[in-house]
Amino acid sequence: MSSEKLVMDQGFAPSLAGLGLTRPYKRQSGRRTGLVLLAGGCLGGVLVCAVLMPLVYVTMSDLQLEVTELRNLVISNSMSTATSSTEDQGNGTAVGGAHRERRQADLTPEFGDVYVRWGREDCGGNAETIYAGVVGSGWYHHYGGGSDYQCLPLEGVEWNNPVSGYQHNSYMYGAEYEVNSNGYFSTDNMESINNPLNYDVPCSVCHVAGRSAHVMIPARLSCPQGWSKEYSGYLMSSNHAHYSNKNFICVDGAPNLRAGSSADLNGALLYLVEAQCGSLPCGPYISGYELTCVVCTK
Ligand SMILES: [Ca+2]
Ligand SMILES: [Ca+2]
Repeated sequence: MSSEKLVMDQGFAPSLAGLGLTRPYKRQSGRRTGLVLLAGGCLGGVLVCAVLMPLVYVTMSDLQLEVTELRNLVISNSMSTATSSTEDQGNGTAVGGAHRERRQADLTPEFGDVYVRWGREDCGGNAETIYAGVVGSGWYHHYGGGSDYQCLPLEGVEWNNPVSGYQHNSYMYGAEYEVNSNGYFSTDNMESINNPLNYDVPCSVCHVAGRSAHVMIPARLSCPQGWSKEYSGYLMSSNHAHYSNKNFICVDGAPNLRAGSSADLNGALLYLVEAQCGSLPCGPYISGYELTCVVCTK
């Protein structure tokens, strides 16, 4: 008799047979073993899953981040390509601020740059006018006070606990064009006025999307390769014989004049700037010539 048979005879087989159950004990044992193995396998699977799932999750997150970064890189490169393909179209040399072409990058609001368009009431079609106003600075013949030109808003002026009268000895005046000739500026935006002398000077502060830098280049009317021209014009500043020193600003070559402001009230003044060659190299610079300027973005 085989050992298997012995188990059947000496184990539970007789009692099982008595209960009407005829399956041998060995098969019951095999099923139990299988169930144990199955349960163990499931438990092991659960443990494996518990260990692997966080790893899988972290890996998936990393992959997602990498995909996002790659997508942003592709978008950035495509914008750069679109920009470089159109920006030179606005790089003309005419005085007066011919605007560059609208770029694909303009539609991306995430970044941009800000510059002042001196002499113009708005920034034109390719830039957002943050606000418009008038040019101001210290009095032209004071020894001290503020020295740089400011663009002061005309709307939404707000005060904080002002006290009437003068107590503080620093002042802001409006600026006038001190250019007694119509031979320099284009009269296109002067509303039939030929001479800007003594008119107040408008300005606008401009935000251009998709750009990250701007530069004002004196003695140029066009921008370097890869840069977009925002406007061009004439370099202007204070009179050398006046006490107040001012900075140089680039005034649009086709400026606006503030309507009805022709009274000679002075205040801060703006004069064309002439080259004086010597230590300024006489090769490119010619004494007595009025200096131009251009504002470029990239
Ligand atoms: Ca004046
Ligand atoms: Ca001159």
